[in-house]
Amino acid sequence: MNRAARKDPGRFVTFEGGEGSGKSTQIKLLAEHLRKADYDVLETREPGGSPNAEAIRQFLLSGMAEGKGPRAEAMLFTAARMDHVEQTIRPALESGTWVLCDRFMDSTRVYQGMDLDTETVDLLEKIAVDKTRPDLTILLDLPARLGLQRALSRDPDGIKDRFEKEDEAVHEARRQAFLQLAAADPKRFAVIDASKPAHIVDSMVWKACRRRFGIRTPMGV
Ligand code: T5A
Repeated sequence: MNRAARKDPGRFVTFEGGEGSGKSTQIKLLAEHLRKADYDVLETREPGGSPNAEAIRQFLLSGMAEGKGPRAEAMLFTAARMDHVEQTIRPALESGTWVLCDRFMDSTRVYQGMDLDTETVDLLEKIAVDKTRPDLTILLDLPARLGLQRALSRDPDGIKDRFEKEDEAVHEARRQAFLQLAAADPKRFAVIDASKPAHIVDSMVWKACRRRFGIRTPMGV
Protein backbone atom coordinates (compact mmCIF):
# COMPACT_ATOMS: atom_id res chain seq x y z
CA MET A 1 0.00 0.00 0.00
CA ASN A 2 1.47 3.39 -0.96
CA ARG A 3 1.63 6.39 1.37
CA ALA A 4 -1.48 8.08 -0.08
CA ALA A 5 -3.48 4.93 0.53
CA ARG A 6 -2.23 4.98 4.14
CA LYS A 7 -3.77 8.49 4.43
CA ASP A 8 -0.52 10.36 4.99
CA PRO A 9 -1.30 14.02 4.20
CA GLY A 10 -0.36 15.48 0.84
CA ARG A 11 2.24 18.24 1.02
CA PHE A 12 2.32 21.39 -1.03
CA VAL A 13 5.73 22.43 -2.39
CA THR A 14 6.13 25.52 -4.58
CA PHE A 15 9.13 26.54 -6.69
CA GLU A 16 9.90 30.22 -7.16
CA GLY A 17 12.64 32.24 -8.82
CA GLY A 18 13.43 34.30 -11.89
CA GLU A 19 13.16 33.40 -15.56
CA GLY A 20 15.25 30.34 -16.48
CA SER A 21 16.22 29.62 -12.87
CA GLY A 22 15.59 25.89 -13.37
CA LYS A 23 12.17 25.44 -11.76
CA SER A 24 10.77 23.05 -14.39
CA THR A 25 14.01 21.02 -14.36
CA GLN A 26 14.05 20.71 -10.57
CA ILE A 27 10.35 19.91 -10.21
CA LYS A 28 10.80 16.87 -12.45
CA LEU A 29 13.83 15.72 -10.44
CA LEU A 30 12.11 16.18 -7.08
CA ALA A 31 9.05 14.33 -8.36
CA GLU A 32 11.30 11.37 -9.26
CA HIS A 33 12.81 11.29 -5.76
CA LEU A 34 9.38 11.42 -4.13
CA ARG A 35 7.92 8.72 -6.38
CA LYS A 36 10.87 6.45 -5.59
CA ALA A 37 10.10 7.08 -1.92
CA ASP A 38 6.53 5.85 -2.61
CA TYR A 39 4.65 9.16 -2.63
CA ASP A 40 1.92 10.09 -5.13
CA VAL A 41 2.99 13.32 -6.84
CA LEU A 42 1.25 15.89 -9.03
CA GLU A 43 3.38 18.33 -11.04
CA THR A 44 1.62 21.55 -11.97
CA ARG A 45 2.37 25.17 -12.88
CA GLU A 46 1.20 28.76 -12.77
CA PRO A 47 -0.26 30.57 -14.46
CA GLY A 48 -2.18 27.47 -15.50
CA GLY A 49 -2.71 24.03 -14.00
CA SER A 50 -6.46 23.76 -14.77
CA PRO A 51 -8.31 24.22 -18.10
CA ASN A 52 -9.64 27.69 -17.23
CA ALA A 53 -6.32 28.84 -15.77
CA GLU A 54 -4.46 27.63 -18.88
CA ALA A 55 -6.79 29.80 -21.00
CA ILE A 56 -5.98 32.81 -18.80
CA ARG A 57 -2.26 31.94 -19.15
CA GLN A 58 -2.44 32.38 -22.93
CA PHE A 59 -4.01 35.81 -22.49
CA LEU A 60 -1.50 36.95 -19.85
CA LEU A 61 1.73 35.70 -21.47
CA SER A 62 0.77 37.00 -24.92
CA GLY A 63 0.89 40.48 -23.38
CA MET A 64 -2.76 41.23 -24.16
CA ALA A 65 -3.40 42.29 -20.55
CA GLU A 66 -0.26 44.43 -20.25
CA GLY A 67 -1.93 47.67 -21.35
CA LYS A 68 -4.59 47.27 -18.66
CA GLY A 69 -2.00 47.86 -15.93
CA PRO A 70 -0.60 45.86 -12.99
CA ARG A 71 -3.89 45.80 -11.03
CA ALA A 72 -5.77 44.14 -13.90
CA GLU A 73 -2.91 41.71 -14.52
CA ALA A 74 -2.81 40.82 -10.81
CA MET A 75 -6.56 40.15 -10.86
CA LEU A 76 -6.17 37.84 -13.85
CA PHE A 77 -3.38 35.92 -12.14
CA THR A 78 -5.66 35.72 -9.09
CA ALA A 79 -8.61 34.38 -11.12
CA ALA A 80 -6.33 31.75 -12.66
CA ARG A 81 -4.93 30.80 -9.24
CA MET A 82 -8.35 30.52 -7.63
CA ASP A 83 -9.47 28.05 -10.30
CA HIS A 84 -6.17 26.13 -10.11
CA VAL A 85 -6.44 25.82 -6.31
CA GLU A 86 -10.10 24.76 -6.39
CA GLN A 87 -9.94 22.38 -9.36
CA THR A 88 -6.47 20.88 -9.07
CA ILE A 89 -4.39 21.63 -5.98
CA ARG A 90 -6.88 21.27 -3.12
CA PRO A 91 -8.45 18.00 -4.36
CA ALA A 92 -4.97 16.49 -4.85
CA LEU A 93 -3.80 17.45 -1.37
CA GLU A 94 -7.03 16.15 0.16
CA SER A 95 -6.47 12.78 -1.53
CA GLY A 96 -2.96 12.53 -0.04
CA THR A 97 -1.08 13.51 -3.20
CA TRP A 98 1.95 15.78 -3.00
CA VAL A 99 1.66 18.85 -5.20
CA LEU A 100 4.77 20.39 -6.79
CA CYS A 101 3.89 23.74 -8.32
CA ASP A 102 6.04 25.85 -10.69
CA ARG A 103 5.37 29.38 -9.32
CA PHE A 104 2.54 30.36 -6.96
CA MET A 105 1.49 33.30 -4.79
CA ASP A 106 5.03 34.66 -4.26
CA SER A 107 5.34 35.29 -8.01
CA THR A 108 2.34 37.65 -7.87
CA ARG A 109 3.83 39.37 -4.83
CA VAL A 110 7.09 39.92 -6.73
CA TYR A 111 6.03 40.44 -10.37
CA GLN A 112 2.82 42.44 -9.86
CA GLY A 113 3.32 43.45 -6.22
CA MET A 114 6.23 45.74 -7.00
CA ASP A 115 3.67 48.08 -8.67
CA LEU A 116 0.81 47.62 -6.18
CA ASP A 117 0.16 48.41 -2.51
CA THR A 118 0.54 45.58 -0.01
CA GLU A 119 -3.14 45.65 1.04
CA THR A 120 -4.26 44.89 -2.52
CA VAL A 121 -1.81 42.00 -2.88
CA ASP A 122 -2.80 40.62 0.56
CA LEU A 123 -6.46 40.72 -0.41
CA LEU A 124 -5.91 39.01 -3.78
CA GLU A 125 -3.81 36.32 -2.09
CA LYS A 126 -6.54 35.68 0.47
CA ILE A 127 -9.18 35.36 -2.27
CA ALA A 128 -7.19 32.89 -4.37
CA VAL A 129 -5.22 30.92 -1.82
CA ASP A 130 -7.02 31.19 1.51
CA LYS A 131 -5.69 28.31 3.67
CA THR A 132 -4.05 26.34 0.83
CA ARG A 133 -0.62 27.73 1.53
CA PRO A 134 2.66 26.04 0.61
CA ASP A 135 4.31 23.81 3.23
CA LEU A 136 7.67 24.48 1.60
CA THR A 137 8.82 27.01 -0.99
CA ILE A 138 12.06 26.34 -2.85
CA LEU A 139 13.55 29.63 -4.04
CA LEU A 140 16.00 28.97 -6.89
CA ASP A 141 18.28 31.97 -6.67
CA LEU A 142 20.69 33.07 -9.39
CA PRO A 143 21.77 36.32 -11.05
CA ALA A 144 19.09 37.54 -13.47
CA ARG A 145 21.58 37.67 -16.35
CA LEU A 146 22.40 33.96 -16.02
CA GLY A 147 18.72 32.98 -15.83
CA LEU A 148 17.85 35.02 -18.92
CA GLN A 149 20.80 33.45 -20.80
CA ARG A 150 19.59 29.99 -19.84
CA ALA A 151 16.01 30.76 -20.91
CA LEU A 152 17.31 32.07 -24.25
CA SER A 153 19.67 29.14 -24.86
CA ARG A 154 16.78 26.71 -24.28
CA ASP A 155 14.83 28.32 -27.11
CA PRO A 156 17.15 30.60 -29.16
CA ASP A 157 14.60 31.23 -31.96
CA GLY A 158 11.58 31.43 -29.64
CA ILE A 159 9.37 34.45 -29.11
CA LYS A 160 9.93 36.07 -25.69
CA ASP A 161 6.79 36.28 -23.56
CA ARG A 162 5.39 39.40 -21.89
CA PHE A 163 7.77 39.15 -18.90
CA GLU A 164 10.92 37.72 -20.55
CA LYS A 165 11.06 40.88 -22.70
CA GLU A 166 11.70 43.16 -19.74
CA ASP A 167 15.10 44.68 -18.86
CA GLU A 168 17.73 42.76 -16.92
CA ALA A 169 17.56 45.44 -14.16
CA VAL A 170 13.85 44.70 -13.65
CA HIS A 171 14.61 40.98 -13.35
CA GLU A 172 17.43 41.67 -10.90
CA ALA A 173 15.06 43.79 -8.75
CA ARG A 174 12.64 40.84 -8.74
CA ARG A 175 15.46 38.56 -7.60
CA GLN A 176 16.02 40.86 -4.60
CA ALA A 177 12.26 40.95 -3.89
CA PHE A 178 12.16 37.12 -3.79
CA LEU A 179 15.13 37.09 -1.41
CA GLN A 180 13.34 39.57 0.87
CA LEU A 181 10.23 37.36 0.97
CA ALA A 182 12.44 34.39 1.88
CA ALA A 183 14.20 36.32 4.64
CA ALA A 184 10.84 37.32 6.11
CA ASP A 185 9.56 33.71 6.21
CA PRO A 186 12.55 31.40 6.77
CA LYS A 187 10.39 28.52 8.06
CA ARG A 188 8.59 28.20 4.72
CA PHE A 189 11.42 29.06 2.31
CA ALA A 190 14.58 27.18 1.40
CA VAL A 191 16.92 29.35 -0.69
CA ILE A 192 19.03 27.27 -3.09
CA ASP A 193 22.00 28.47 -5.15
CA ALA A 194 20.67 27.74 -8.65
CA SER A 195 23.85 28.86 -10.43
CA LYS A 196 25.36 25.42 -9.69
CA PRO A 197 25.04 22.49 -12.13
CA ALA A 198 21.58 20.90 -12.23
CA HIS A 199 22.60 17.69 -10.40
CA ILE A 200 24.06 19.72 -7.49
CA VAL A 201 20.92 21.87 -7.29
CA ASP A 202 18.88 18.65 -7.33
CA SER A 203 20.72 17.23 -4.33
CA MET A 204 20.28 20.51 -2.40
CA VAL A 205 16.54 20.60 -3.19
CA TRP A 206 16.06 16.96 -2.17
CA LYS A 207 18.00 17.56 1.06
CA ALA A 208 15.85 20.61 1.90
CA CYS A 209 12.71 18.59 1.24
CA ARG A 210 13.83 15.59 3.32
CA ARG A 211 14.78 17.87 6.19
CA ARG A 212 11.53 19.88 6.06
CA PHE A 213 9.28 16.79 6.04
CA GLY A 214 11.46 14.34 7.96
CA ILE A 215 11.67 11.92 5.00
CA ARG A 216 13.97 8.99 5.66
CA THR A 217 15.36 7.14 2.64
CA PRO A 218 17.74 4.18 2.29
CA MET A 219 21.43 5.16 2.04
CA GLY A 220 22.31 6.78 -1.28
CA VAL A 221 18.73 7.41 -2.48
N1 T5A B 1 4.11 35.41 -13.49
C1 T5A B 1 3.72 34.21 -13.02
C2 T5A B 1 3.68 36.61 -12.91
O1 T5A B 1 4.02 37.69 -13.37
N2 T5A B 1 2.85 36.54 -11.81
C3 T5A B 1 2.42 35.35 -11.30
O2 T5A B 1 1.65 35.34 -10.31
C4 T5A B 1 2.87 34.13 -11.92
C5 T5A B 1 2.41 32.81 -11.39
C6 T5A B 1 5.48 32.53 -16.47
C7 T5A B 1 5.61 34.04 -16.40
O3 T5A B 1 4.51 34.57 -15.65
C8 T5A B 1 5.00 35.45 -14.69
C9 T5A B 1 6.41 35.01 -14.38
C10 T5A B 1 6.89 34.47 -15.70
O4 T5A B 1 7.48 35.51 -16.44
P1 T5A B 1 6.72 30.63 -17.78
O5 T5A B 1 6.74 30.46 -19.26
O6 T5A B 1 5.90 29.67 -17.00
O7 T5A B 1 6.29 32.12 -17.48
O8 T5A B 1 8.23 30.67 -17.37
P2 T5A B 1 9.02 30.72 -16.02
O9 T5A B 1 8.17 30.32 -14.87
O10 T5A B 1 9.70 32.02 -15.92
O11 T5A B 1 10.08 29.58 -16.19
P3 T5A B 1 11.05 29.31 -17.35
O12 T5A B 1 10.35 28.34 -18.25
O13 T5A B 1 11.58 30.55 -18.00
O14 T5A B 1 12.28 28.65 -16.66
P4 T5A B 1 12.46 27.59 -15.50
O15 T5A B 1 11.36 26.59 -15.48
O16 T5A B 1 12.78 28.28 -14.25
O17 T5A B 1 13.80 26.89 -16.02
P5 T5A B 1 14.03 25.51 -16.84
O18 T5A B 1 14.07 24.41 -15.89
O19 T5A B 1 13.13 25.47 -17.99
O20 T5A B 1 15.54 25.79 -17.31
C11 T5A B 1 15.86 26.76 -18.29
C12 T5A B 1 17.05 26.25 -19.13
O21 T5A B 1 18.19 26.15 -18.31
C13 T5A B 1 18.66 24.80 -18.25
C14 T5A B 1 17.51 23.93 -18.73
O22 T5A B 1 17.97 22.74 -19.32
C15 T5A B 1 16.81 24.85 -19.73
O23 T5A B 1 17.45 24.78 -20.96
N3 T5A B 1 19.04 24.56 -16.87
C16 T5A B 1 20.31 24.64 -16.43
N4 T5A B 1 21.47 24.90 -17.07
C17 T5A B 1 22.61 24.93 -16.29
N5 T5A B 1 22.62 24.68 -14.94
C18 T5A B 1 21.48 24.41 -14.29
N6 T5A B 1 21.50 24.21 -12.97
C19 T5A B 1 20.26 24.38 -15.03
N7 T5A B 1 18.97 24.16 -14.69
C20 T5A B 1 18.24 24.29 -15.82
